[in-house]
Amino acid sequence: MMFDMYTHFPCGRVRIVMESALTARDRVGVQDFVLLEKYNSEAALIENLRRRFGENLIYTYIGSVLVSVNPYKELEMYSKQQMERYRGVSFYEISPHIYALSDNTYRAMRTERKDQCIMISGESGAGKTEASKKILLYYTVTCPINEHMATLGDRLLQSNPVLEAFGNAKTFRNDNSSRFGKYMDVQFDFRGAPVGGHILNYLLEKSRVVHQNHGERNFHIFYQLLDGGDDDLLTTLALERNPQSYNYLVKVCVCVCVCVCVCVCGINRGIICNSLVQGNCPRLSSVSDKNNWKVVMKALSVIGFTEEEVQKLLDIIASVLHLGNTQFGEGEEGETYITTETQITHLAKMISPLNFEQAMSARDALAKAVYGRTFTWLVEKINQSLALKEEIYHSGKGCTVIGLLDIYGFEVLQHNSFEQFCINYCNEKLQQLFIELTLRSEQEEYETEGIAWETVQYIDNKIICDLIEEKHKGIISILDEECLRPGETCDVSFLEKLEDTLGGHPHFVTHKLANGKTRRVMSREEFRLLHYAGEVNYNVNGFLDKNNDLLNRNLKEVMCQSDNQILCHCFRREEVIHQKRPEMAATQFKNSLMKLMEILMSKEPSYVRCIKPNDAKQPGRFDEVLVRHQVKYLGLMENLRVRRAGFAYRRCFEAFLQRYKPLCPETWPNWHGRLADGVSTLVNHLGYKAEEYKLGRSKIFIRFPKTLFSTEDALQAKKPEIVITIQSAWRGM
Ligand code: AD9
Ligand code: MG
Repeated sequence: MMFDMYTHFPCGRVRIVMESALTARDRVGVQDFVLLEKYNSEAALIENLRRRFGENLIYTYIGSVLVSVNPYKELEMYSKQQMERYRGVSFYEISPHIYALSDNTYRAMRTERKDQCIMISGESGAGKTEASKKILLYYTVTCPINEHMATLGDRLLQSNPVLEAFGNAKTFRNDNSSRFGKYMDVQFDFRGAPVGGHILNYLLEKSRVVHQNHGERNFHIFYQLLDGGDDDLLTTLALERNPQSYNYLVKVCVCVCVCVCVCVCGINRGIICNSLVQGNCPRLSSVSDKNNWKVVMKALSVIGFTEEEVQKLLDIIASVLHLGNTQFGEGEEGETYITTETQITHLAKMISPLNFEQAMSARDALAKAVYGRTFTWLVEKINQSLALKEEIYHSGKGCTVIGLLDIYGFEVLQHNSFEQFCINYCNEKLQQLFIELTLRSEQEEYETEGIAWETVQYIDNKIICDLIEEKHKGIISILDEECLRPGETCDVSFLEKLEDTLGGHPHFVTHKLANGKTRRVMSREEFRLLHYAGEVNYNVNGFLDKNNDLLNRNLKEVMCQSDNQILCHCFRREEVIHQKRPEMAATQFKNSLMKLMEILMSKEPSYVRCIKPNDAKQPGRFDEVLVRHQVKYLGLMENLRVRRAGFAYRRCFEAFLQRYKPLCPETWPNWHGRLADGVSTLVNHLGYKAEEYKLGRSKIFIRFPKTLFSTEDALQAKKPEIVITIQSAWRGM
């Protein structure tokens, strides 16, 4: 038998591992870092990861945390048979797997009737979205089915291709990068069948609609429509198949450009075609837009979108492309007129007394708003389809929930803007939560329980979160103030304000040195944040506009009058009438993250820590420097130290005594003294050695799982006897 593994047993039920359950290959390296001999050595941890990765063993545990290394190739380990292998089996019985974590979380929810959440973190391209999809698949395949919600599993699964089509895009770091944050609750009935789902979406990177960095793409749906839509559909939408025809997808022109370029290919003399350089990357070798188009169309129908709704949705997608091709000419007095007629037939008229630049930015603001709000509408529609039925909700038997968090990963690009600032801030918050729940709280628990403990030092990123979010002094507050301040404000004045307020902060750097000189390597338009995961330079260009996120009132009005029902739903008349200024984008994001933290804190957490093995997105390549960096900032070593030095299992006295009291004549059938004394009597009787356990103020802490394995073994052996005793007790009454 295999005993020497660390575990926690949320369900309190343990099946003992037979050696034969693990093959020789499964045992390459150690499958739980806690078992590493040199557990204090980062090199040993990385070597263990590398050896296992070489054998396609991409999963390893640190106690109950699952570490996953992106294989960048399809592995045959996600089949239905594999799911069956992991069903109902304790965490450590067979090789580490995302299914083991999924199953364990599910059983913890069932037996303890407590809501759970699985937090998946790691940098962009590390495998978070893939992990979350595998977890969802596991639940939809292995859980029982509620007859009232028989098709819910399909709808849950089909929400992924839809949201990915509209919310994911190719970036420099990941061909299928999530450009929005996603938290999904799966609700289960009292028998453990999925009965509902709900998605919360976070800040979509709308700016991608009008601009992408070189080598990146717009959201997948645009290319899918052009590649996969049939001829009739494209004709109806007045679209051409070639993505190169669309400014928002690819701009093929000779550009003299830094940021805003003036194109000299001149469609007509006197017409200025002003465009940001686009991604110029219409096709992806790793994805088939044509196939995915079919998948998305089918998914929309499974979820319950009507044909009319799909048509309206595609009308909007096409309009965004047409909008991008709308060109402006400049009149003699600086007024703007629209020069491209084809587009006009597809767009509401938007001629207004704006100068050229204002007209361009109004056009782009409209495209972003239309796309962003349509995305929110999509999520709402999906939520309606997944909503828990009233009769189940009111059945009085209660539902429990598993939440899945898959959010955009930490990213450093060549040019980092407002979006990267928000994405990286979000990752700081998640790291803070991880620290809070795994490192700090674990250590604090030992302290509260009066257990002798040598504190493990860890990097606390609270200081960076404060730098960003603190009231009045934080970057977001300063940005808001600058957006609201009357008079001439601009991105550079925002940067100056930052320098005045935050200069000297250990995690904030600009080109200005303390001695008044300038740091040459930094541009005057940048500030640098020393994030927990590395340094990032942010260019302030566009920060104010993106934070303001304003849309011209006339354009809103036009949208309200649209005969496209989706647009009417997205642009409400009240918004135009009341004109109340909504919160700024960064503050909205900050508030939604605060709420997310509350949601996560209210649940029992599990963690998947994803690691990206190389930057080339290639299978079989393990770049040690890159991995070491992630191991460092993910805090895996600290996590391991706390786990290793700590106790694998803990239970409050009452629960422990209740479960194991049959094993000791003095505690069985009832113990009438103090609970702590009862536990003490019980473990003495069981022969626990002093180094194997500690009694805290309200809990027993057991250091090694093998101690508990044997106790559980003894209980299982005794069970028939207990049943007989209980039966005779009944008969005697
Ligand atoms: V981002 O923060 O959204 O930019 P993710 O979500 O962390 O990022 P994602 O899950 O999209 O990364 O994974 C990136 C790519 O790696 C996928 O498109 C797959 O090609 C590849 N991948 C990730 N995990 C696996 C896996 N378990 N098996 C096979 C994988 N391929
Ligand atoms: Mg993702």
